[in-house]
Amino acid sequence: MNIREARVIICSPGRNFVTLRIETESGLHGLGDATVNGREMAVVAYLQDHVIPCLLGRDAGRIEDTWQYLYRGAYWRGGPITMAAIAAVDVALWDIKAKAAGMPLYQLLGGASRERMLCYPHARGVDVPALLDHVAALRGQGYRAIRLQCGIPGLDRAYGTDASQARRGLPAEQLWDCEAYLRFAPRMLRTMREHVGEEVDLLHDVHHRLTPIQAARLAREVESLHLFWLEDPVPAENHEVIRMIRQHSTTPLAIGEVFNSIHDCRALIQEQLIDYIRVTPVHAGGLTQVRRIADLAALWQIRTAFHGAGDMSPVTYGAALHLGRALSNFGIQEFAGHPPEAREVFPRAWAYADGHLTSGEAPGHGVDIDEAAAARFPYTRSYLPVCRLTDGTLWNY
Ligand code: EZ4
Ligand code: CO
Repeated sequence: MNIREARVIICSPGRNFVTLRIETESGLHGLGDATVNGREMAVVAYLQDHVIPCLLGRDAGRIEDTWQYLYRGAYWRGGPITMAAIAAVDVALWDIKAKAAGMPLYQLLGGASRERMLCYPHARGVDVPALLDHVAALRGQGYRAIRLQCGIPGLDRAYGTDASQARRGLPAEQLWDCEAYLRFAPRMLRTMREHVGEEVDLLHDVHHRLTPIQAARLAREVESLHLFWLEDPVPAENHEVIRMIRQHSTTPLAIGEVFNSIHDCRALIQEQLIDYIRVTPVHAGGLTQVRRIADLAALWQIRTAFHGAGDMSPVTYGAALHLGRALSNFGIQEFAGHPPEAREVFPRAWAYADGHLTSGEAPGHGVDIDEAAAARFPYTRSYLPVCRLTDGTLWNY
């Protein structure tokens, strides 16, 4: 089952996606997502110029060996571009192997630990009343876990209050004020808890915006609200910072959406500094590495929460849902949704119903690409916003 062809498909059905399509001599094909939001073409070049020439003629069944070949063989290890490229190859090869076996991918990953995966959508509002309306609408659609992001008085365009974060042209700029946020966020979260009651799981993403002592203060102040989690309170390159936050609060922490190596996760897991690990197949080297991260996390009863913002393509959702279905320590799946055009370009077996996602039973990961539809939505350069403090200092978006 040798690889005959590998191609990169770049399209923008509402937002940019980079997809790798691998085909074997026997005519089976598999898909992998390689999207790195705002830096898409770097992965395209990495795949086209350096990875694809190594794939042609290789045995498509040798997933582990191919992963090691691309990881160790490059000498230069890690980083989002490299690992997204490896991930795309890895997920496409798992897709092919499962199709060759005539099985849905979760069967190859150990079989089902559950039939459906709890998921959470994004509720957003420019202010508290608008956020309450959005939460009510999402409750009406059956969601029982909801992420809350709200506009902050005095600041326009707070993180997560706008459906589309990517910007065409040059990066948009957002203003940020840590103290204004800290005055407002606990009150906002308390109001939400009072309105929805204890049964709904509430999540909140700080998006790396606080200093360590501010994060500790917030985690402590919201402790009695029993959030499902507080996400990315600070940038997590320095693990000792998380240790300090942890000492001050029992609010569960979720971190890891920008991690791309198992080594990025290791200290946070082994020291029990987090409760949910946020890596995704696309940004952390595919299923081959992410299932190892999940297994490591299981030793400390840390559960998975694969990143599922809109820039994770439907292909990554397919991979994540099959892995989530198989893992014993699956926790929750973020489900931000995609623009309607993406549904047209990526026919998929996974589905939403009643607060949960299902993987479907199609062979492979169950997500395909309609290339004619994809061609109708050409790539346009776009960026995530950048963020500045009110005095102009560049901050963490
Ligand atoms: O900013 O996916 O939890 N979700 C997030 C996202 C990230 C984007 C980056 O491309 O933090 O909104
Ligand atoms: Co996040």
